[in-house]
Amino acid sequence: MTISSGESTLPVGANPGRPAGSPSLAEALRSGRLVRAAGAHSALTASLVEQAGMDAVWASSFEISAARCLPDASLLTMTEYLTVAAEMQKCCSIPVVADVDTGFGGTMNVAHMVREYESRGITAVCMEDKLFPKMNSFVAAPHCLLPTEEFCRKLEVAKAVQREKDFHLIARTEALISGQPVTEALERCRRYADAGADSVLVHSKDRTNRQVLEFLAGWDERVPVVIVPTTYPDWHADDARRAGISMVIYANHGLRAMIRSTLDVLRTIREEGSTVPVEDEIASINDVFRLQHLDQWRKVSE
Ligand code: SPV
Ligand code: MG
Repeated sequence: MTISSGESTLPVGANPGRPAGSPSLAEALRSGRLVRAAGAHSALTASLVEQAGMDAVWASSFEISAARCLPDASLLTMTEYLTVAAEMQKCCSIPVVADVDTGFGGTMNVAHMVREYESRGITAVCMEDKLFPKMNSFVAAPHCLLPTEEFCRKLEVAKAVQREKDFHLIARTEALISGQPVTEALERCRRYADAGADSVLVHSKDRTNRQVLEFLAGWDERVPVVIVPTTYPDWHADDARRAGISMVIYANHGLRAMIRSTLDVLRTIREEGSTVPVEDEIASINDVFRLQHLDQWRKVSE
């Protein structure tokens, strides 16, 4: 049973979700405009990413792990990550880009992952070339890379089993994170594009965009380039686009904002003895109702 609610048709028992015809990540990248994504760890935070006007949601392994107070160290299972990403996609009309770490194992795991993610409506995943179990890129720990050939095989398998025409595979190199030179990142990304990756993510923990610019100078533009400028924030999106970047991921800023603001508000309430000082600083109950699509849900019982 479906009911019509204004512009959209609400399937009973589901949130609005990505309407047929809304742009996939592949389409957004084809548009030639810079694609901006922001990290999330739940359906609610993914909705906020959409409300803020971002083009895509980054289902971040760092955020999803942090939401469980766990380190981003391959501790959660594929099913746990997929559950969160699918819940996000159910209530967002922009595409969810799932951070699938190393692909959860070997080539068979990768094939299973692609089939499972596609079956839950996720049409963009980002897989990285570290060894399983991986550690978050910003942790001062050894970051070991999978041999290029082996990672290429994973990419080939991912592309071979995709069913959705527009399924988009981002191949992420951790070469720079592991201390390798830009030439290694370039060589890997060329091989990843040849293996079928639809775009490449060159991750850097440099304090400036120097490494990324060096990468771009040697890149032949065979597929789009994605960045995560967490440690080099001083690069305006327009300048990044002009330099040749196709997609920017603001990977964890929503999470960090939430931690800081929630703590501040709760401390103020405890210290002040009432909620009066924070009432104008926080979202209203009606804001929450809107995020819950309450009006559409109430039409179900009219
Ligand atoms: C994430 O957000 O989970 C990422 C980006 O993979 S990073 O934390 O920079 O590794
Ligand atoms: Mg991650």
